[in-house]
Amino acid sequence: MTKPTTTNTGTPVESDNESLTAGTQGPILLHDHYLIEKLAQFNRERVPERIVHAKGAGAYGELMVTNDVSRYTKAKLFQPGARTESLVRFSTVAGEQGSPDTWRDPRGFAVKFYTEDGNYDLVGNNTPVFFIKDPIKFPDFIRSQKRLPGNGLRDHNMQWDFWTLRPETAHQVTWLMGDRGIPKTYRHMNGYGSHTYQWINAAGERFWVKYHFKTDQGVDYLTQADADRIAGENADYHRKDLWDAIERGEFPSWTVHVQVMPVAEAEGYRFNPFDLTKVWSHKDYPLIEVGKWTLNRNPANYFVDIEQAAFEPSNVVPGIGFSPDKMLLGRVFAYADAHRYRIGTNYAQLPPNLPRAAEVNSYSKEGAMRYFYNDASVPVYAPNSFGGPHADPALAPDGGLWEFDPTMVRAGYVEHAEDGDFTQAGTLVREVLNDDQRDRLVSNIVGHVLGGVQEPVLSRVFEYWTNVDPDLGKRVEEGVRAGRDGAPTPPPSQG
Ligand code: HDE
Repeated sequence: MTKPTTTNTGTPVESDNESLTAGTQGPILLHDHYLIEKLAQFNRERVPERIVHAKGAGAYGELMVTNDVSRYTKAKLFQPGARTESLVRFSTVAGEQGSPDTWRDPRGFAVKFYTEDGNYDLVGNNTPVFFIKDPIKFPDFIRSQKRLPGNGLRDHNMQWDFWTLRPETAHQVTWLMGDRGIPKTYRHMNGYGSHTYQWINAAGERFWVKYHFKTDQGVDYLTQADADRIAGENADYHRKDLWDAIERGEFPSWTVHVQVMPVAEAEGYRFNPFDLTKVWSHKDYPLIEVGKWTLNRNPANYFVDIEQAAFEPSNVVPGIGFSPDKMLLGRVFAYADAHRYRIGTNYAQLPPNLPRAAEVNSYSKEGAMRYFYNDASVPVYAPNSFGGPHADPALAPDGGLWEFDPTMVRAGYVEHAEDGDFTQAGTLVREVLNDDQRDRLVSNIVGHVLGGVQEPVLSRVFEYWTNVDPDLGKRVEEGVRAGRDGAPTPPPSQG
């Protein structure tokens, strides 16, 4: 027996097929409120898509701590044996909601942990670095990766114009143009917190940390040709893969590690440890295993659980704090601001954003779409004499403390001994990639540049890659010039 159709307020309706009219040829009657409800609701089914990372896929899972890292942090979710429910959203960056999953792009790797002390959000990517190092450049960077204002088209010339005018982008662009730029599936890519965060242990000692989620499925990629073909066949290829794998009971997992740097070592480290365009060498700071993170449940409703999920770097819990990384500090403002605009002032009360294991005792009240509210006996102001919630000054160091010279400046980071815009990109090309990976890197760069890059940008592209690695620069220039002359791109040299 099917259920009766009702209006949004539960009153039964007589038809989903005919509007109410005066006679069969007469006008539609204004009081056909069900017709009006259907059309008006339909017009309002969308919320603004994310300004970046609009296309994505998500699932629920669990973190299980398998090692003892309590000497570095008192955060409850990282205590030995702790198990914490989690939500993830993977995504591309520049494409709009309907864009193909297999476009070349970094991948978002946004993780929410529903901890006993409230939600902890680790909002990272599938690469350990990023294009820029100051949040003031983010709108400029993103606009160069999206669409020209005049014709509304994406433009490779604009992308390379920005990248070559801001050489700090070189490390991330090298990752992007390599195999990591198009993961085989969301299951076959690593995740990184990217920034340097702060851990605080029970004794109040502080450490700098970087997070690594190493896929247990193995890192794998799609060639540009395969990705282009798949983009035409199924724009939701990665979303479908994740959904089907979990439906089959083939639960993807990642082994979570951290790198830990004692606070005292930061100043003398050979790279500025807070510069988001740099990694910490694993030789200097080896990976320490923390636990196993598994995805084992598909969302019940994509719009409610995934489109309305609100991940924010400002969600940190006791034992975890921020760092002098300016990009992280910019994000600590930006995400909650984006959520208030995109899904409303009470977005934290939506199902995927509600804490699971922690009670909410905030002094927020009312606002559009308010759902949960404080008991009427609880004051809505502080201080108060009637048992309302009170702040805990003992938590103060948990906001993440660090020492600094307070003189106001607008300046770049202080460069450390081996800093430089191209050093780590060159190390990646020469010491991390193998010959086949280097060949694909050259081919991907040449193909992308041949997609419309003109002078004066083109000469800067050759200089950019020569600064990363002279042999790479030479191969890119040869490939582009050959491609422009219509000759086939030269076979990859074994150099
Ligand atoms: Fe984002 N970013 N971002 N970003 N970002 C957003 O938040 C922003 C950056 C990342 O699946 C937005 O809800 C600024 C780095 C992911 O829901 C927005 C800066 C990294 C997601 C925003 C950055 C990221 C976002 C867009 C420069 C990796 C998707 C809509 C300081 C470490 C999360 C939204 C999800 C989403 C701002 C740079 C990752 C606009 C200002 C670096 C995975 O708030």
